[in-house]
Amino acid sequence: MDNQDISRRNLLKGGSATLAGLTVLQVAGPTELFGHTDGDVIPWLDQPAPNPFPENGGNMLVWEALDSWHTPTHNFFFVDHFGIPRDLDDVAWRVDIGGLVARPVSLTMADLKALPRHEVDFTLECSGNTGTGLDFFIGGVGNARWAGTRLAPLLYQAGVLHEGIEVVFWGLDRGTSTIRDNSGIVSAGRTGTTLPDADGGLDLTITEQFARSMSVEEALNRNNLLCYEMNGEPLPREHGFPVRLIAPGWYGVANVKWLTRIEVLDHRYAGRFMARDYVSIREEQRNGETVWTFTTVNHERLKSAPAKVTRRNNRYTVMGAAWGAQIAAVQVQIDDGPWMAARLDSREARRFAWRFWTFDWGTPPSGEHRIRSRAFEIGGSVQPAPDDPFLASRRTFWESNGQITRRVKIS
Ligand SMILES: Nc1nc2c(c(=O)[nH]1)N[C@H]1C(S)=C(S)[C@@H](COP(=O)(O)O)O[C@H]1N2
Ligand SMILES: [Mo]
Repeated sequence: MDNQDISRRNLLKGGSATLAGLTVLQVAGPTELFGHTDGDVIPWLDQPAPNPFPENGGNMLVWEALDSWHTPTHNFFFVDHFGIPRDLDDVAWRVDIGGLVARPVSLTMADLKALPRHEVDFTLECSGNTGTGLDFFIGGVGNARWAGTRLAPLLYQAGVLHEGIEVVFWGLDRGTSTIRDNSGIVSAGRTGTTLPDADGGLDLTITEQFARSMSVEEALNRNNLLCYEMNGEPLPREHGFPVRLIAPGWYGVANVKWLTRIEVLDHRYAGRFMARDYVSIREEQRNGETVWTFTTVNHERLKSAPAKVTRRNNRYTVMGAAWGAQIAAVQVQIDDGPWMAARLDSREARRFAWRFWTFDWGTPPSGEHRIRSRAFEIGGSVQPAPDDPFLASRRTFWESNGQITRRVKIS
């Protein structure tokens, strides 16, 4: 993590990846939001474990350092399954729209930039963020202003044919993966290499391009952007330069970076990131029988998290964020006490962006405390408790939106 800003570096006291062991941190004065953050931040006792996959993701949000509504680009987390492609060239770049369309289109970056420009404030969260068992991964979320041109008019221009039902978005990045194949049968004409495995089946190693898909109807949603700008600057390489899909309201994985090709199919696309990885598996009981369900990671879910506890003149404030849906209210619970209303920040309420909140904790008794938050969306549903039956039925860690508890020590 070599690209943090100054305040963050100070906060981390020389770039140490963990805040454990520190007691009190100084935070710089008022910023864009969390207006009165000029106090001491009390670091959480429960700090994330070191990231075991630094080559696939990093630059995670440090919750205690959260003090601006737009996450500075150089502090925005990234997830790259196959690394950042080399030789990214915006002059030679093209986005092709093909497959089941009447008029295939091939667009240069200049073409895209000549089209009407749109912006969206969108909080992008990795669907693995705060997943059960991923104790290193609690900072896979950030909010940015993304700019580009709308996808829908381009799809209309290309003319999706009647039989087209699925739109696949291809990234330039690719890598190999090994697929377990227990059929024990060598099929003729198969590409890739096959290695017999211990149980007589075959492991198939293939090269696969990063791709995600959605239905034609979902792809035509007017909020989707072919995005070339993040927080007012060209997209940086790690975030998809020169162009990525921004699909507001979808989990991170749908927002394909280094976008080169958009293809319309007459069948559901079942590539790795739709059908093997990023699949939520649940175990359901139906009439006394166990039934397994499989769904691909989809739209973001209602979620909130306590961000930090600050102290000023011996009064304590809990601050946090809520996202994944349009936020109606947030409540906070201290230890096993009652749920109490937090105050939503009035300045920024954007459909796809997080909402900051604060809770006046007064002067709590010294000792260790647990702080939990829950968000309510417009329409009434509430962020699920960790023992919610739907969450508890899940056997994978994707799309974990259960209530988050953090621990803090008041001295
Ligand atoms: N081409 C491509 N796009 C991708 C990925 C990737 O590995 N390759 N990772 C996805 C995942 S899992 C997430 S969470 C988001 C993260 O976006 P960011 O790296 O800009 O924060 O990008 C998505 N888009
Ligand atoms: Mo992700």
